[in-house]
Amino acid sequence: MKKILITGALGQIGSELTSYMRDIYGINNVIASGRRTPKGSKVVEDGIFELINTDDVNQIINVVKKHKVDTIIHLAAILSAVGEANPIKAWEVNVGSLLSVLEIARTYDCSVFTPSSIAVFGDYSQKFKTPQDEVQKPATMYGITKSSGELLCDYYFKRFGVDTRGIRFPGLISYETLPGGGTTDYAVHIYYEALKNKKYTSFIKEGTYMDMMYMPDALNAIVEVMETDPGKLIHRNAFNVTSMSFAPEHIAQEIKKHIPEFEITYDIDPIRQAIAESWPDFLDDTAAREEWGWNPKYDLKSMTKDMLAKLKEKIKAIN
Ligand code: AKB
Repeated sequence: MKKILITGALGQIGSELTSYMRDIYGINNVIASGRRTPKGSKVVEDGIFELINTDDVNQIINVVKKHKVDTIIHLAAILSAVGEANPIKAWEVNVGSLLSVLEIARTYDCSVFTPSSIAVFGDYSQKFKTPQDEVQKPATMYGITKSSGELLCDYYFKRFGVDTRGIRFPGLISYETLPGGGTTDYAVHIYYEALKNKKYTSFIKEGTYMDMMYMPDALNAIVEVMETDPGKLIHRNAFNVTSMSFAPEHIAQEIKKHIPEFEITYDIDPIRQAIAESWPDFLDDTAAREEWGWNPKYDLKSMTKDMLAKLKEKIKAIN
């Protein structure tokens, strides 16, 4: 990876991946892009930033040509809950823009990383220790777009030799930028509310397990999978990865160790609850461990400690 274009760089993953990659690959070798230029954004102000609406293929082509891009990290996407509210838009954004990126990669000889999700799995998939190569049949439009995206990426690799790689991310927890409309978002909001109000009302039911990951492990995973010698990869699109699996009451118990007054209550959102129940409880990520050395650093305990400390500093700096 010498010249990297990141689409959706203002989102939850992009805003942290941009700084992480600028540190590794150099400020002039990472081109962040998004649909707006928010004032005070480090992504926009600390390096190269280009305005790209990924619905417009020519805007992507112009930036790839202008900067002689050799790697596209395609993050622009609509998440699960927003996808259920507007399924057609989710298909257009998630599949349409990926197809444009793959065609550009074929034409201009670029590698492509795009995140997949635990959402590719559905009611017919094994729930516990969900295997790498498992029946998918997702129940949501978001899952359908991610499953189709995996097939498209594999197709472009096999048919045209485009170096495509992907990861099935679980819920990502981070303090820099809020996630935009996913089912696992409760596991981010709970930390903000714990610090602000010492209580949180979860839209996900007690006892609902989902895989999760702290953002530093996710950033490292993207770089690791992209830097792996292609000869070592049996799979490509996309790898199961997980760091931890928990239900809302477990994260609440961990927060209580730092904030003893903290209380969790429940007001279930039937749409997001149904999505969560269709997803795995816990993935088997052996293939990622064996093929490219996936080895997460954070568990629920260390993540909670770090998340609360970082958020406290952030809230203090704002006030
Ligand atoms: C979502 O909840 O939609 C995402 C995901 C698991 O892909 N965080």
